[in-house]
Amino acid sequence: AEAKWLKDYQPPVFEVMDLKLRFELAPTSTVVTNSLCCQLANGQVLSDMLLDGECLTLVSIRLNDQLLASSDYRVTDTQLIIHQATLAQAVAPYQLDIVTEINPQANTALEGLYLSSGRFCTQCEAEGFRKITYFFDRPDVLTTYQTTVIADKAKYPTLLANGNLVSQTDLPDGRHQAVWVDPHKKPCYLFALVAGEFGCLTDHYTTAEGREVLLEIYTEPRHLAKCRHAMDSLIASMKWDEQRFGLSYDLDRYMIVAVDDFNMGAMENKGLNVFNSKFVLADADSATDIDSEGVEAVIAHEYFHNWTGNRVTCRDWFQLTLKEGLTVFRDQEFTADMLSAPVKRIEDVRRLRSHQFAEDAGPMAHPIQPQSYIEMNNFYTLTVYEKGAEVVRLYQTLLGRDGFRKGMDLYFQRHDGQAVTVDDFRLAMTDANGRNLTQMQAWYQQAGTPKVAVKITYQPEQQAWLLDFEQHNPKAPKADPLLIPIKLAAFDGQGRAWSLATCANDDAALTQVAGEWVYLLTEATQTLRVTGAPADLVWSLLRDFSAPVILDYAMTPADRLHLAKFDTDPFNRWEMVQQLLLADLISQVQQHEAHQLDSQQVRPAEAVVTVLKTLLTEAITDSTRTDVDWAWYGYALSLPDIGYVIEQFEPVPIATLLQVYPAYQRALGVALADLWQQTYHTQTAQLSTDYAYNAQAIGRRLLKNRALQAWLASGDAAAVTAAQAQYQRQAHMTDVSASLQGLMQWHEAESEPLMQDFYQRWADQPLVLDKWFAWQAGYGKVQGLSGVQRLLEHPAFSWTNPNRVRSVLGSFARLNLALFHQTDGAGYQWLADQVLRLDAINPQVAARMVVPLIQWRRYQPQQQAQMRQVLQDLHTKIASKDVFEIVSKALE
Ligand code: B3K
Ligand code: ZN
Repeated sequence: AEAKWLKDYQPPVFEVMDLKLRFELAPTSTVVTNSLCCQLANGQVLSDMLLDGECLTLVSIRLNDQLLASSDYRVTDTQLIIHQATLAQAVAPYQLDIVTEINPQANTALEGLYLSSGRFCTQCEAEGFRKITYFFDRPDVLTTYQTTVIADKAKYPTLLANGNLVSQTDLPDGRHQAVWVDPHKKPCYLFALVAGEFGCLTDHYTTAEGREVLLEIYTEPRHLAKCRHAMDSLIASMKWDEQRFGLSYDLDRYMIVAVDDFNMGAMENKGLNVFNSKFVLADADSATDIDSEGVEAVIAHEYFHNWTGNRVTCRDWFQLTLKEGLTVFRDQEFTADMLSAPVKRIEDVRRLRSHQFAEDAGPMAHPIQPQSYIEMNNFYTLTVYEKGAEVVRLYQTLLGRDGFRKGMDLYFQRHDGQAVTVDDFRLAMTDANGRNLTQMQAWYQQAGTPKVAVKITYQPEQQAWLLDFEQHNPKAPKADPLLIPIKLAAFDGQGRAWSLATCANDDAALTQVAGEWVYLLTEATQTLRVTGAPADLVWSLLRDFSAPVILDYAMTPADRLHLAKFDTDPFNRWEMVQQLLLADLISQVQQHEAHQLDSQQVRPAEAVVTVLKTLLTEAITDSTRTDVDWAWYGYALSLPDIGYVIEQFEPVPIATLLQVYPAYQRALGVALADLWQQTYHTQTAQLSTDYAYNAQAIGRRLLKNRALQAWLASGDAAAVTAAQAQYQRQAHMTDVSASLQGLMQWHEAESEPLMQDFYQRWADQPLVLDKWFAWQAGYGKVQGLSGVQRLLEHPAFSWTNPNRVRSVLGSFARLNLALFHQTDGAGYQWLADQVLRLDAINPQVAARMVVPLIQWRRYQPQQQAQMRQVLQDLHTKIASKDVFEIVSKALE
């Protein structure tokens, strides 16, 4: 497998003026006729024409209506090459008519054209169009498409493709055809086709410009009633993008199709989004709050791509973060406006820290603009998406919302209809604001999470505070310093915000953006000196997580408590509580490692108990108030994710951690059992049994269920009864799920009859059944590995459905750490065996499932040796370049 490099980019030789596609659909043999009209691109000279194509059976090629002979071209495993000499004899523009045949039924990789429960659908990004027909499969070749879909009318009553429907006609032999035209030029990765039996929910939207848009959500007919939330989310997204960015929809029709078998979350094909049904279907009965938030966010994300991705697309796949980082940022801002902004920030930072930081510290570390890839699908990563979104957020932090909007406006003004680079985006931000942002470039080029070390001292004689900053990236020690905005504030002994404006300061790096103080780091080391300030200030740094860095700042517990109480930034108040918890956890793990403590003696420190007690008491006292951000309490009262705790160690004392972490959870449950119980009851009392999707209700449920979890961890029998009762009420999936997960984690035996009941009730709902698999794979301990193995043998398990595979393999390696890291190494071996099996069916998903193994270097010698052995073995057996690339990097 050969790597492709950013530095080797060459512009396309041919320009395509138009593409007409005709599909005669049949499960095992679909005939694709591709009529493309092209000519040499400006400034190019004639050479062989290289068209990408894989797994295609070539039937015929015509050039300007002349049938080509086999000597006029050649076919390899990955290309159709039309000889220069053949082209030289023809007159440009070249009209090519290429007929190929494909077998969608055999396509279990779910890339290209495939079948999901008897319905045809496509997935082309990144390089899947080449599995449909021969073409220039690269994002910088844009053209208009006309798609004709022909199929049996009884089996495939609905025929869809991108753009607007121009005709629908019946044909002989029970077939029918639909013709779709997409007037907007697009790269082939945005092509889509769907055919099958669907139900359809319709609605309408009138754009700010007065254009009437037909909105359609297609799904299996029996699930139609679960599409309302998705439709509401779509309408809210359309409105939001007009208000916040002045961007309106540009076709007469916007279609979303839900399919069960899908490799990722969803795909933004022009006018015809294809979705994993997990991100479309949601009602109170079958989806949790988290699921519904996921639907809202992904519907918005794909919709926002219509401008950031489709109207302005990527020049090459190294620019992926141009559309993904930007679109994630946009969907984050949308969700912040729909629900709670601080809570959204907390959720995103938690995810970034527990998963993206790990990626950035491991063998797959790459800059948000990668330099090379073997399999592009491997680079749809947390780094490109989530860190990419953080980098986009930096522009907004630096320029303010208005400045950012100006930059966006200029970006669209300049690049609408083009395929561009991350530099073009930066330049639009630069030029629209008259700011030199050259230093932002480094954020695109460095892998690794930067560290910012801070030392703060006070000089009483001068009444001066000195804040010494030092930035450093362990993954790129020689790299240029980054531009890092540190939002900051200070609070005095009484907890009053100290206005920096009153201090003597002439440091140009300290600026105010939208009322917030921002200190700009541009050098490796830098000192901020603030004079005329009192001695009792406590500094609040990196507020709202103003840059994706690790802040290395040794605060005293007293200062943390002070900010936990007084900080006006809800993010940092949460952060202070989390830091207290994290520091305490780390110290107990260390003591346990040093044999100074056994698991029975693990207890939360006094300061931790105090702060949590205060929060719980507030939550209980204020429980009837409707102006409280309850989800904030839910998150402040949760332990740092174990993934984030693991991040703090090098090497990771996994065996100790897996004893201390649950012991700590239990001790925290016990220490505050009464308050957890009261929080549970007071919040339950405030919640109506009818499900409502809004920040208040979601927050209350989050806090209530967090309290239930902690109370269950305490071992109190009354908690078990409460959880069982909550399950039996079956009010909505959020409650059902929380009670079952809590019971499985802390009282597995008691959960068993309920799990059986759950199966009986939900066996016919694939998305709900995924949960049943995931909880057992993730929390089931009693039966050991054989319990997880039995899930694979369950009649409802399927290797060809990615959601089902993820619910077992993914949950096992992510959540069931005790089994995954069991001392004999059998957990590692088991996962590797399944990856190998899956690789033959769906390499893209297999490549995701292998990731937990690649962090082997971070562990202690015994786990290192076991994991490495398993990887080496896998390396010799693996067939796909997807898994090969990841395993090779891990072993480098
Ligand atoms: N652009 C798609 C992801 C495609 C992944 C290809 N393996 C969904 C999204 O980010 O919106
Ligand atoms: Zn995206």
